[in-house]
Amino acid sequence: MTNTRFTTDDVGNPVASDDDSLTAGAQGPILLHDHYLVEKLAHFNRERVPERVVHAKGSGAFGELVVTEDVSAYTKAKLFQRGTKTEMVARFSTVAGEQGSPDTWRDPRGFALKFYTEDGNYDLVGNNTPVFFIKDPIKFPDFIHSQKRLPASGLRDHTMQWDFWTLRPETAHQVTWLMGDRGLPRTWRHMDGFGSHTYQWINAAGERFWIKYHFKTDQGIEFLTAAEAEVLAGTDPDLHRADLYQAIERDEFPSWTLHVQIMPVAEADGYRFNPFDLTKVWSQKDYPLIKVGTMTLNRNPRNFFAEIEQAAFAPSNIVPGIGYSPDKMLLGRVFSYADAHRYRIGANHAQLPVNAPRSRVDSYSQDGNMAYSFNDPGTPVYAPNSFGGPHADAERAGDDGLWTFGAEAVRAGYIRHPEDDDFGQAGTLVREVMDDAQRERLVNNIVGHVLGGTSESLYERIFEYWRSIDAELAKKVEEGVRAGV
Ligand code: HDE
Repeated sequence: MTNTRFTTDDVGNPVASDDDSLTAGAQGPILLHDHYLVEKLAHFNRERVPERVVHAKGSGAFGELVVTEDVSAYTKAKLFQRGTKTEMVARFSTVAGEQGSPDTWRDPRGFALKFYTEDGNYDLVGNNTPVFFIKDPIKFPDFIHSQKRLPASGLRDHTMQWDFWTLRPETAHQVTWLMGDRGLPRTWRHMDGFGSHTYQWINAAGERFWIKYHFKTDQGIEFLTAAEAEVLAGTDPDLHRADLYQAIERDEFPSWTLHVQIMPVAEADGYRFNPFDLTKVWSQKDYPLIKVGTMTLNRNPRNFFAEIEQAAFAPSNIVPGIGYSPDKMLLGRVFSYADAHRYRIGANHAQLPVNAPRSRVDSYSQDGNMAYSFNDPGTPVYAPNSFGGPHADAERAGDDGLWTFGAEAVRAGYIRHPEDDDFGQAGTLVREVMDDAQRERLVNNIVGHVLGGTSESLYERIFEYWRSIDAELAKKVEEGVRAGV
């Protein structure tokens, strides 16, 4: 069969050979202008991005969330309305192991979900356990250091792990989960997933509820014994990655039933456990599970690196109808993840197909390395503007799920003191600090800048702007501009 696919270089130029470098004579020096050889070797050196500092070993798949129940009494979030089907991607992982480590080390498992909703991406980045080791983000680097490797030998060390755990009693609940069956799931398909934190749902009437997410595996919980896991770590280190991929290849699509626990805000203060403490669960006797719908994974990635290694999940990716809570760990994560992605993948990581929303992006971000998408040319690059650029709308955005913490969280800028206004100090600068020569140069500079290409439609607003600062100065600016037109 004639092979009609011809090799090109990275810019589509046909190449002469994939077997022999270009030399001067059969045994002469390699010629530097064999740019295809250079391209191959140079790109090879640049194939890796930094691995995730935690959760480095994992894999995932694409699928959908279908909401079958009516939970609109609790949230207006569009993806949680009955009948809604939302495309998604999930990634499962271990925590402490590096990229090449075995899937069957004892560890919590990451359970990271990205929903491509019509209000942008909603990321729910949880684990297969409903709690975590610590309750304050400031301890996270210390905790992870104790789980990874000794600084001198580069070896893992159980002394470090137990030293940290036993010096921090709040770890007890998670360590119990970890040392139990859930620390060694048989496969990712046979484990539950949790949002772990307490989140907030806000309904269309603006009523708020504290909630916790539970993804109960429809495959049933199955686990490995320590002995089984130890052997598999050697004989089949990518067991979980292979199991998920091959199950989907066999059209055996794993699914999880999503439930939530709902706590009325008024009950939080009086509840017997601090409902925001990530080391605690809410008893399901107190707050029973309420079914929401089903998440199914039914499509494998077509390229592991592009779609899974570069997938960027962040708790800061949140949609109207969902909000944060006083859980300090959640709030610490809201900063950390996007920071990690900017470092690991780059400033424009959200433009990669796996991270890009299905809904329209209309932001003022621009440029940055590997910029690919951009606004249409007529869109201003600043706000406010007079030329139809996007404008923020608190009503549409919701309030970031802020909550009442003594004072109502507001976006109102600073409280104004008696002399606080936007123009007073500028006027003082002009009248009391500048001398005549400085004032004259100021007027000339303003006039020259305005005449240097500013749309006349703005002139009146510019004159008014300077009148608010100093009437005398404004008069001279207006005269200068009108004379120069
Ligand atoms: Fe993470 N975590 N985490 N974590 N985490 C990351 O993000 C962090 C925590 C979880 O498949 C990092 O891209 C802080 C709890 C998952 O891509 C990083 C704190 C829970 C994944 C990060 C925590 C998680 C991560 C590493 C303490 C369960 C993998 C690289 C406040 C509720 C997501 C990266 C994926 C990944 C920070 C604690 C789950 C460094 C600061 C608690 C599933 O940003």
